[in-house]
Amino acid sequence: MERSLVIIKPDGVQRGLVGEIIGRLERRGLRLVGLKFLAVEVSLAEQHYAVHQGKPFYEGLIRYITSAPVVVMAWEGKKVVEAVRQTVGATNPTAAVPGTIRADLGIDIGRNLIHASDSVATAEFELGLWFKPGEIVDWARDGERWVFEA
Ligand code: IDP
Ligand code: MG
Repeated sequence: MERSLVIIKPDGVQRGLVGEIIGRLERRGLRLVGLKFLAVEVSLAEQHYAVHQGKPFYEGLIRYITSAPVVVMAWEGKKVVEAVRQTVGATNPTAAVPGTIRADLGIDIGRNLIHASDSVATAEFELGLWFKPGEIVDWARDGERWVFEA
């Protein structure tokens, strides 16, 4: 099944929103298949955000993501990339739809709490960057037939 890379950024950890954010994804019915807590090295941050190199916010973004520990997760499910992006909301929290993580919990675009892969191809690249083979666990939640139609 499809997978997505999700990061609770330093502001989410510092503000004590780890449980809240994980809970929202769990309650959506998605399956957590990988989880780690770490301080991000600058070189890893630069690889992860390589597409944004040269943009005005790039330097600040690297400082932000390396400023405190993060929670890195792999989530699995039918249409998980699209579903997670929907639950996360638009990049700018004040433009995000109420009910999304960024709208409900954030204000500033430079403190938007969470990263989520934006396509299946990006997810494959990002999962390879953050997880070693064997760190993602193959399992199924009991009762998934009540979330995913066969
Ligand atoms: P996304 O996280 O919704 O995919 P991207 O456009 O890929 O948004 O940008 C990556 C991250 O860079 C954003 O989540 C946000 O943290 C930061 N960012 C994007 N645009 C700005 C900006 O205009 N000012 C400050 N930070 C920004
Ligand atoms: Mg992005």
